[in-house]
Amino acid sequence: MRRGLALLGLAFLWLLPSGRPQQTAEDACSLHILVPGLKGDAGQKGDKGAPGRPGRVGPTGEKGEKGDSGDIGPPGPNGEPGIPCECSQLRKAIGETDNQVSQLTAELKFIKNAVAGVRETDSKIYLLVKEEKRYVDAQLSCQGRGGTLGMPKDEAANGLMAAYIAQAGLARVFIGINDLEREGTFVYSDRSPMQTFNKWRSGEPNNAYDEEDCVEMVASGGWNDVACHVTMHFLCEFDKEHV
Ligand SMILES: [Ca+2]
Ligand SMILES: [Ca+2]
Repeated sequence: MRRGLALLGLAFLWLLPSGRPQQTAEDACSLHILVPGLKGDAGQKGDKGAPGRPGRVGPTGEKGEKGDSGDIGPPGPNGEPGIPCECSQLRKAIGETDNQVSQLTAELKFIKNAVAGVRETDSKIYLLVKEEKRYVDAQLSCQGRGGTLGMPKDEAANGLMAAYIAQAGLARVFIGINDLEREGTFVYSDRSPMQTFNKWRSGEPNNAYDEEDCVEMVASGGWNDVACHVTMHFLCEFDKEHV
């Protein structure tokens, strides 16, 4: 081992003198290198760097002044056509409906009266109307129902009407007899003249106060001339063939 190391040292010493002239030539070259050479060509452009970090948020700016109003826009398209107003027709319809309601109300009252009980013979129907009216209005009411004020033209009819009044608990009602056209000349409401049959109470007709031109029947069946402007219940009659 020691012998090997000695041999390695000898070899090193042998190599050292032979390398000296080469070292001198290298020193001469080193002197030239100290002088700055010519500027080299520009190198190739480097690759693009990574993007930088975002900057800090800046301070809030001052509020700007309010801008001017914009121009008026163009008009919009026309709307759908509306439903034409038929107000006058509606008003007319409402008016007609009111009339119909009034008529129905009157008819309903009539039916109630009828349900309450009518009296009838082979040819007539009698209806006691428990509404207080003047003679003329009572007659119109009966006519509006298709009849006339009751006309007792014989004993049977008079007896039936009297019983009807008494059973209804009434003292008196208008019947269809008057001397409106000629004082003292009584006629029935159908303008037919008074015949021999009558049921005047004692002392009647007396045309009291010179104003008694209409006739009432009392519950006993007797007749009495009375003023036409007083109001009381009344008795209508209807021909069966017209009902
Ligand atoms: Ca009279
Ligand atoms: Ca009288």
